[in-house]
Amino acid sequence: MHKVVISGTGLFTPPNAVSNEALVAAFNQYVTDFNTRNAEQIACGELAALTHSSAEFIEKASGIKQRYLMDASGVLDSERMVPLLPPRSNDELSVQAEMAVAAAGQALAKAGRTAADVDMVIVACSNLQRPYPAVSIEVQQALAINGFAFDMNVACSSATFGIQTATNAIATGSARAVLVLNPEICSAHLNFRDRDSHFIFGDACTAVLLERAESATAANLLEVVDCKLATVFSNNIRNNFGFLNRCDEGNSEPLDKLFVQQGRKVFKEVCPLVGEHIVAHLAANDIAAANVRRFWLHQANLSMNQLIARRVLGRDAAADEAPVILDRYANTSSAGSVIALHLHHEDMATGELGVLSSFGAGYSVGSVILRKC
Ligand code: CO8
Repeated sequence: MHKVVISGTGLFTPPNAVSNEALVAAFNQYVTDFNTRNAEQIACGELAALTHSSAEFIEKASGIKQRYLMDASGVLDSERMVPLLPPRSNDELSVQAEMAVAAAGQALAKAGRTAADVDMVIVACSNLQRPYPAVSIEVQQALAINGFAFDMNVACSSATFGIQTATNAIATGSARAVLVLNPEICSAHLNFRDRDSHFIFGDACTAVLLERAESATAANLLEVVDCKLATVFSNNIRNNFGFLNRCDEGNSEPLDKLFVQQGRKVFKEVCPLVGEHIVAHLAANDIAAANVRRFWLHQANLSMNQLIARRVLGRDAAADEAPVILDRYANTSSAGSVIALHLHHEDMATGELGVLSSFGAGYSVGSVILRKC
C-alpha cells in the first residue's frame, strides 16, 4: 500500500461578484412587479402577496455577504432570474469542463506536476451538466491525460467522497496520481424567486491533486491519514430534476425540479450528524480534537459551522482554526470545504493535523484527516 498525499490544490473563481444588496434588489423588484400585476387577486384573497427579502437577514441567518456567479446579468434581471449561459456546440469545451481545467492547471502547477504524471480524473459535484459523455473524460482529453476518468455525484459531500476514491486508487496501485475536480454551477439549479433560498448558493470550481507520498516533491504536502464517509437518506434537501421528468406530461410545476430544502430541519439534523461523525473519526485514529490545528468545514451556514466546531472541540473555534470563506463565496456545494483548504493550509507546520469535512444532501457526510508533511 502506498502512502497518499495532497500535493496541489486549485480554485477557479467566476468573474461576477454579486453582493446581497444587488441580489435582494433584483428579488424585491420581482416581488413588487408580481404584487402589482396580481393586485386584484391579492386584494380579494385569491392570491397571497409576496414579501420582500433583506440583505440584513441574509447575512445574519447565513453569514453570506456575496457570491461569485458564472453569469450575473440573467440572475439580476428581475424578469428572468436565471443565469444566462448560452449552449455551446459539441466541438467547444463545455462550461463545467472549462472551470475544471482552470482549477486543475493550478493544482498541477502547485504540485510541480504535468498531465503526464496523472492517470485518473474524477469530476465530483452536485450538478452535472449532462449524463454523458462524462465531463471528467472531456477534462481528461483537454488536459491530455492518459488513463481514465469518471463523474461522481454525492451533492455537497462530493469532494470528500472523491478524495477517498482517489486515495484508495493510489494506495492500492491502480493510479499514480489523481485529479479530483468540483465544478459547481449552483446558480443554474437555484430558484432565485424563492425568498427562503435565493441567497444561499454561489458558483466555483476546486481541484485537488493526490499522488504517492514517496515520489511527491511539492513544497506543501498534506498526507491523507484516514477518510470516513457516511450517508443517511433524507428528503429535506432534494432536487427532482432528472431524465424521467419528460415522461410525466401532466407535470407543469417545475419548482421541485430545482433545489428545495427544509432549512431549519437540515440545520437541526445535520449539525449533530457531522459533529458525531468527526468526533468518532478522530477517536478511531487516536487523535484528540485539541490536537487538530485546522478544520476545513463545508461552507453552508456560519452558525452551522460554529456549532459543529463547538461540538467537536467542546469550545468555540478561533477564526484561524475553522476558516470561513462562505462570506465571500456563499455555499458552493462540494467546492466549499476545498476552497477553505486551498486558501488556508500553507501556513501549517510540519506534523500539524487538519480535518477536511463536507456534508449536505443525501444526507451525506465525509471527513478526511490530513497531516502536514
Ligand atoms: N429575507 C428576509 N426574511 C426572510 C428571508 C429573506 N430572504 N427568508 C426567510 N425570512 C424570514 C422568514 O419569513 C422567517 O420569519 P418569521 O420568523 O417571521 O416566520 C424568518 O426569516 C426565519 O426563517 P427561517 O426559519 O427559514 O430562517 P433560518 O434562520 O432557518 O435561516 C437558512 C435560513 C439560512 C436557510 C438556514 O436554515 C440554513 O442555513 N439551514 C441549513 C441549510 C443547509 O446547510 N443546507 C444544505 C444545502 S446544500 C446541499 O447539500 C445541496 C447541494 C445541492 C446544490 C444545489 C445547487 C442549487
